[in-house]
Amino acid sequence: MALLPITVLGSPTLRQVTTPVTEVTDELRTLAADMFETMRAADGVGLAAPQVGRTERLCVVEVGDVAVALFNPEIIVREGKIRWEEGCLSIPEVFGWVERSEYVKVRAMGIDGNTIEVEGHQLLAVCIQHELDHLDGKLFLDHLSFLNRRKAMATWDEEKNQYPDLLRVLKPDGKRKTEGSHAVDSEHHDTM
Ligand code: K1U
Ligand code: ZN
Repeated sequence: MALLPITVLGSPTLRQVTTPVTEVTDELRTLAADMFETMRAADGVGLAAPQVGRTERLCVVEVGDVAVALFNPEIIVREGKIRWEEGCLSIPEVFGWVERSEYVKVRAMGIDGNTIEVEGHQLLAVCIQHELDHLDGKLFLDHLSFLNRRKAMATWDEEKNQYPDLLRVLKPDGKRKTEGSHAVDSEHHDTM
């Protein structure tokens, strides 16, 4: 398995609409496993293919005891409303309140190619909606009011310099490299 670099805001892949998967191949199973590993290393609860520079309609979600890869997911039931302060692994340190459905049921192709249905409330429902947005090139920023989006973008303007290559490279222990995509070995880092 491998940790994948995460694309950050400004990367064109985050704005692309993904392409449906026709068959769950071994290569896509490996991609899903790598996405789980990357999501966990980043302390996330979800990750979508565009966040690792891929165009397939695939995301992974892990909330509580639900850990699932979803190929070609579609929401078939939604109920209620909830407001959640969201972040995004592709926009580190930026947060904003978003209104979502409180409950969703999603139908997708699972890791073995069979049709699966997953349902969830609260965080799981929010996470599923956030990930499905990624598959349509949408970000939580797009749901914010004009003022809140401006605030979020002001925060991002402070943060984005850490990612000159528009990539966020993770360390295996879950701590991100503060110098963006450039390798840093803290044990051999000169101090002044
Ligand atoms: O797609 C991503 O950027 C991952 C993102 C998904 C998300 C889920 C729910 C609300 C907002 C965004 C994250 O995983 S951010 C991490 C996070 O929200 C979280 C982490 C641990 C516990 C609870 C939430
Ligand atoms: Zn996100």
